[in-house]
Amino acid sequence: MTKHEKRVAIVTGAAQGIGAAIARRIAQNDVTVVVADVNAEKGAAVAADVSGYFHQTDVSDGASVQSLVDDVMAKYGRIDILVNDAAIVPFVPWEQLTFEEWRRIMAVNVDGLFLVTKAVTQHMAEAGYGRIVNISSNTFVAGTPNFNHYVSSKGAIIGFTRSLASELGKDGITVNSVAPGLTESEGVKAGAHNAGFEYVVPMQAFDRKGQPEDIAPSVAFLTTEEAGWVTGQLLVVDGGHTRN
Ligand code: NAD
Ligand code: 4PL
Repeated sequence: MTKHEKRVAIVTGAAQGIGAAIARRIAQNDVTVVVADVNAEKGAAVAADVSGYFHQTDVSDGASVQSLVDDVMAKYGRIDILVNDAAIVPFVPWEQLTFEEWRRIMAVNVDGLFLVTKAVTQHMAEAGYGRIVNISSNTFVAGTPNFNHYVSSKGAIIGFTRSLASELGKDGITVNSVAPGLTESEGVKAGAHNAGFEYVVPMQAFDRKGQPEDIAPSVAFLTTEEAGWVTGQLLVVDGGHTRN
């Protein structure tokens, strides 16, 4: 087949929340978006919405990730952009945190980041072009309590980004992190973090709850060709809650 004309982006975790907003925003840049998520029903709906493509993927499973990348390469012949958004956002005080729960979060938030990035970079390097954005969290800056494993995983993402950027510049690939603050995603709305707005909003420069649409444009910028002189960076997008 001939190579797809438009740039192709894989957005993991794009079935809902911040990932879905990122998929929608990137699609506005004349990019074909592949939604990669465990949630088939919602993932397919977002993909249809952006005239993109859905591949059911568990980012913590190497075989699942390889099948995603093989499928996208067979269909489009290119992967220009990768946004690593898929993650589990838990709420567990330190006293209740077990090693099993620690491993569960690391398997998705950190191993998943490694597996997807590893499977994609060889194709980007062959093309001599790539844009990778990894979704961290401002909890790494703030030291937010009640999910030590999550905050640790989000710190790992920043180290991964800084180091990989140094190695992939030679291939024309940029690697950056975006750290959102507390954002009213489906996941947050349904869970314990929803109560966090009460203390987070007063610390922000702006007196309202952050929305997925507040995060997406900053991520989208880093996926553009003209962001090519920005790499290895952490962009905090949290309404002024923290200062990095
Ligand atoms: P969410 O829970 O609303 O959505 C997460 C998505 O990831 C879901 O569609 C889910 O199905 C998918 N997912 C989970 N495990 C997966 C796996 N193993 N493989 C593939 N997909 C998987 O989350 P959100 O609030 O939109 O958060 C998205 C990203 O933003 C995460 O990286 C999160 O850590 C980060 N973040 C969120 C907030 C916030 O307050 N919402 C703040 C800072 C950072
Ligand atoms: C400030 O990333 O950044 C709660 C839940 N509070 O997931 C987050 C803040 C949460 C955050 C986050």
